[in-house]
Amino acid sequence: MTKTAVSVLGLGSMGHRLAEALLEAGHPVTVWNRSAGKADDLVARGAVLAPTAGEAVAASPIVIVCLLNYDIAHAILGPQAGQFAGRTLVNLTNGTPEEARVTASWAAVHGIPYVDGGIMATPPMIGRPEAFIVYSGSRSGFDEHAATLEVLGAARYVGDEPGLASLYDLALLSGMYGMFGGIQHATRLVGTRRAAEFAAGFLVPWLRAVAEVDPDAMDDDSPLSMQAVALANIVQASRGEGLDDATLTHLLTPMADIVEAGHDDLLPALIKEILAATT
Ligand code: FVH
Repeated sequence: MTKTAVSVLGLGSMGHRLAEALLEAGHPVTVWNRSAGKADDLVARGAVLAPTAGEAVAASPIVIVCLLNYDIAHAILGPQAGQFAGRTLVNLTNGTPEEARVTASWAAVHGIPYVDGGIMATPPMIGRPEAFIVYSGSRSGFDEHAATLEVLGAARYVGDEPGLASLYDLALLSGMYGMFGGIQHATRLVGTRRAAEFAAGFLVPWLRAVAEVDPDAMDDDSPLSMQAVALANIVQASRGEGLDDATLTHLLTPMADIVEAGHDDLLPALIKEILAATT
């Protein structure tokens, strides 16, 4: 069966890997990048290098854009609106929900089906089972090309509001950065000499255990008032080690407020709810 032709604009680390995965899956691929040399190996493997962004847009029914930011995407796509007749624009550039909405409005003015996406993967993960991409915007544009988008990672459509994919993307990244902040603080607390052994032998297994806890096995034996005391101890120990405690102190006041308001069971209830929703 003939695979859908795809154009990829932007061949940075991510765009290059997207194009490569599509080629590997047997799709005809046209590419364009400001620095054309980044296409050399893709061309050697069958991709077509378009001399201009407009020709890349015109070459395929699905146009995937993966550039550094939305301003650059607008500068490149703005003059090409006329090339988009019959094509769907899938923008995988990282941005804010508002930027996605503005881009969707621009696309709507020109009659272009617009799908915004947030890539939840690093370039080497693209095409692997653990990669997923959240999409929002044109439902018909997404449905028409879902099979092609699945090549890149599990395609998760979250709604027709164009900013939703970006919102999910940024929320997921904020969870990741919060976790990184916690990991960094934990390893600093034990000190650089022990950090590697501590991370591999204790921290990673501990975080896995917390993430995989069985909600049915949880009871209310971990009230927030008890955790607030432990948190104060962590802050005190961190200060004793001369560490910045900013990642923790901002939790102290809200925790105390929740306890004072009589919602001592709020955290276990919240964790149960989250875990129940994810199992
Ligand atoms: N790489 C990653 O791990 C993350 C994973 C999640 C999604 N992000 C987002 O993907 C977008 C592209 O990221 P990237 O990693 O490919 O970024 P770079 O390797 O820096 O490539 C940037 C591309 O943008 C082009 N570009 C930059 N400035 C301009 C400009 N003024 N005019 C035209 N094109 C421009 C650049 O072209 P060149 O430098 O090769 O000529 C690359 O094609 C991004 O939104 C991530 O947040 C990646």
